[in-house]
Amino acid sequence: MTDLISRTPGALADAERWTAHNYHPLPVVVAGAEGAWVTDVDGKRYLDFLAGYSALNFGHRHPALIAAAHAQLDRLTLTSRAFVHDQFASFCQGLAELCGKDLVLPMNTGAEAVETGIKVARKWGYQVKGVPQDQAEIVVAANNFHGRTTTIISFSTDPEARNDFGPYTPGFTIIPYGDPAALESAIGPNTVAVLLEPIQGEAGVLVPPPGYFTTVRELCTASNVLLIADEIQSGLGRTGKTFAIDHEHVTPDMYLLGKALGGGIVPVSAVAADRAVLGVLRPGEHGSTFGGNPLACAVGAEVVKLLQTGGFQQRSAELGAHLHARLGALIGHGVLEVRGRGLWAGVDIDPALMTGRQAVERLADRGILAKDTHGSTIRLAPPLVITADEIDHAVSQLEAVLR
Ligand code: IF1
Repeated sequence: MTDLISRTPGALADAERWTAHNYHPLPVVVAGAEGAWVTDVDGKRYLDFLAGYSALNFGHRHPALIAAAHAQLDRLTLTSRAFVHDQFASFCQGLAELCGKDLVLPMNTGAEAVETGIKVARKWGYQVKGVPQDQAEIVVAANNFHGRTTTIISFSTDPEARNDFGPYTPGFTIIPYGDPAALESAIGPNTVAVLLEPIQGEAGVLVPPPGYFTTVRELCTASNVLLIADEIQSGLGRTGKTFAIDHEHVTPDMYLLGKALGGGIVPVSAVAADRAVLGVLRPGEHGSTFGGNPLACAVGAEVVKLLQTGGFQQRSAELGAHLHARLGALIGHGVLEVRGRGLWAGVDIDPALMTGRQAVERLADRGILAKDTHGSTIRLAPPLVITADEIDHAVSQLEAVLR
């Protein structure tokens, strides 16, 4: 810090004065970042264990991703989809091949990918499955999180996300997560899709029972229902595989991708599916101004390249085992339960000790950035460039907070 007066209070006050209060952020004002580390306006360094809710899987300002962005910034940034551009096909081909699908439809935010998936599933239902017009049903799980648009919060079970935003979009059936029997009884003649997170992130990093997605896949196939995997947070290496659903060797009919697909630089999301599904869309029926823009495609293509080697997935698996071993040792010492896969953990702090918010505030005081979810659960999701020593340091700080 070059002078003794902290810049943080002023920056927080300005944000408080000039912005809508739709978040309650920790009192940390970030000014720089590299890899797994961020620096605040006063020069204090923090180890990032949130990674932008898994939008920063490759770390802050990964050199290859920044280089791809710089190169494209000096060439072409936006054309709209009224024209094609020279980065478009290569990005979509690379992503389609990574997913093992025929086609990709690029959008920007995760919610847009989810909305696209809903619209395509409905249209597929009417045009291919033969569901009566406007009768399409989509099955979703309780405690889901798929974004913040009015249609998506229409099937949320979280009052905070849903209340006062009605009237709500119809056509969704909510079942308990992880319960195959509930899914079987929920599927009807007008069901066009089942939309699920392979691991429920906001719900507290809930991993379904072994075999759940195998059964979901069988039920969807038997009932001619599309299985849509929302891999926006769980995908792209986070859980030790390219996609979290890979842990069960299950192939969904649609992958919904976002967050880390943009490399932590630009919003990039996409729907990947076979022609039999995405082929129902005709020109003019869907799109967005920035979807598939040259800068997004240049960065997205570099992200796909980083994932093609499998190195980040392996890193997440190996270091994730280390993270979970260290966290498991805290059970009975202020921690009630640890859940997750790879470099992704939901940690239930003993509510008798403190709330999740208090835990992350104390972690921030000790130079570790993390975020609480509901109640006394905190989520830990560092960039996949984290080292074993940095994991040890972070868990030691959590241990100290719980003492
Ligand atoms: C916030 C958490 C919340 C997502 C899944 C779609 C989206 C998300 C599985 C929508 C976005 C973000 C949104 C952000 C905080 C974070 C989040 F789950 F990751 F922790 F909110 F629940 N599917 N999750 O996780 O993607 O439109 O945001 O690009 O809204 O506070 P988006």
